[in-house]
Amino acid sequence: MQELIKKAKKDGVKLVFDRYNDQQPQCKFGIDNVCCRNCFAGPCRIIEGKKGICGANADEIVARNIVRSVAGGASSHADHAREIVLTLLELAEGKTTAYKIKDETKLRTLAEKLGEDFTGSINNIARIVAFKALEDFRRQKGVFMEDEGQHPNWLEISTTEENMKKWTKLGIMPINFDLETSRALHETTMGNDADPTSLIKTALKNGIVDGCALHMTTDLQDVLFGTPTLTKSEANLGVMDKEYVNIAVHGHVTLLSEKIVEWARKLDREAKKVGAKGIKIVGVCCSGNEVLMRHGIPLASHILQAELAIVTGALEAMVVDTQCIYPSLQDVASCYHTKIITTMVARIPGAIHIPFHVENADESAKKIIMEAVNNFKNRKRSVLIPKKKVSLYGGFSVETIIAALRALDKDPTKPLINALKNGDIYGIVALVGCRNPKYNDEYSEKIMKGLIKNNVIILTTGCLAHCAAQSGLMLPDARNFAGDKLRGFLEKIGQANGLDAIPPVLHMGSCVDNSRIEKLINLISENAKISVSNLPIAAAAPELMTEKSIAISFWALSLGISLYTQLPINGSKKVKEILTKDMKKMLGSSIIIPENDSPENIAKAIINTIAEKRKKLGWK
Ligand code: SF4
Ligand code: MSK
Repeated sequence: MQELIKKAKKDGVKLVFDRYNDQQPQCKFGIDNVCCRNCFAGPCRIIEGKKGICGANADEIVARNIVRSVAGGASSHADHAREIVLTLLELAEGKTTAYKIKDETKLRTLAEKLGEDFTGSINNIARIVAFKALEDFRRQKGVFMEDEGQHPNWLEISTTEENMKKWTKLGIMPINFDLETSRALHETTMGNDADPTSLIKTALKNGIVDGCALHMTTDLQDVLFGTPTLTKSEANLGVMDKEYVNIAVHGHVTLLSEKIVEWARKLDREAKKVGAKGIKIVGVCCSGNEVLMRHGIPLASHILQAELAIVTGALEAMVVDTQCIYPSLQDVASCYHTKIITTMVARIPGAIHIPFHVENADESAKKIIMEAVNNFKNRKRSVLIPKKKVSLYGGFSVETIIAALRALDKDPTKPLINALKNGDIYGIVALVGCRNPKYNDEYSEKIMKGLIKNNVIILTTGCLAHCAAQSGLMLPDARNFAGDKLRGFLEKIGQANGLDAIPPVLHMGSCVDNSRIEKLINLISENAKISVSNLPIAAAAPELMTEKSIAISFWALSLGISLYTQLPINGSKKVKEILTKDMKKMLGSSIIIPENDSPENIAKAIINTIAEKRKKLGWK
């Protein structure tokens, strides 16, 4: 990475790290989240004891800002879910032939779980399932569909009965995805909800919406594109190849990245005509995680390295869709030959826009690939592709994990539950989310290593999955970073499945696939007959950046999973108190507050949380 940062400097290119420095010092009101711009009597900035012009205090403002962030994140994930559902419906009704159903069994199982006929023609089942999903976007309490329950259908099939009961009792059960995100905006406009407790409940409700949308998306993406299986690949910018037409897929939408992979294969010969050896697709951010999980496509970079993929001078095109797309990509690309191709929600002035819809999916994908191929001859600056690339194992869907465990016992959750009980696995941590320029290189990796050393197994997704892979933590050899007990367990499962060991950090997919983590935890909870909130598990998003990460954090809290993250709540003692003490009483979870935010202390605080849960269970 350092060599590319130097190259950027030489080429006169500003990177995210430079812009971060340019922003220093950052506004303390913003950092503490006590700046309110919810009406135009403001903006109001609160210092101790003072109030905004309307009388809002710091507690209200922090809580209100949090709600808006959670709703922003939840609406992104709900919109992603909607795209997938509508595609499934078009396919079922014969309006598109661009996509096929790859995992028929999963679709039939979903229909069965939703209480629908699962034996008829596959297109009919797809139609029924798509309509059940669409109900979760339009149910209106007490007006329509009263007989069908007043919460999303997808919650019924994706979370535990215990959590459903808790949420109903607390009054945080959502009705429909769009209603909740829109109501959250209403509640937080000037002169509405001023009660921090009530506002945090709205944040939890929207967190539940977020998680539910993630489940819907993962389930239906698996139906359309296949459920991931164990795959071997590589990570780091060294996966690019000077001799090839290099195309990066960046963003989140599988409808696009799947088509790019498909058409790159079909048009490989076109690259040979322009003097390249072929087409190489590499993955950035979550699109990268998606195509890795299903096709073994190498991971080039997480969000902070996306610009560096362009600085190599060897990237013909970066195809982007939605979420986490820096607008700076076009500025950087204008110094090289790289074409930034926007397709969906993320639009950037100066970029080429090739609209991508289900109706024109093949045509657009072909056009995008040919833009890249024809750009191969335009490489103008020197090419520098770092040599370093690291092998990795990915594809750890719940189905992959269960199949691996089945090699040890016909009841696959038994070895996992026993390992948790006897301390071979001291705890499970979902360590997920973004990479943020505020933190040093290797920040999250150090937390991961601190946890593994203490026999904690890590489930990861999103940009931190790229980090773990780049540090070699997704390889069987990484067991050597683990404590003796965990190492033994990793070797036992690995050897039963033809590997030296499974890695101590399991790649479970994109941010959307945090749903896979809940699915695994629910399986453990149901089979061990222990509530999720009592299990020795925790979550962490140590480099929190996007609103989606805040939404996911509130989802974790709603599930009863304690969490470490840098939530912007420093400006309010009351909100902190709600998220620690009150949350424990309400849901059995809380935010984890370490002594300071050094990686060592964060790992220690997470381990202490796990230790408390173990103690309550009587497990050493
Ligand atoms: Fe100021 Fe109240 Fe308006 Fe916020 S809503 S900007 S605190 S007057
Ligand atoms: S892409 S949400 S920067 S993890 Fe899912 Fe990475 Fe965070 Fe975006």
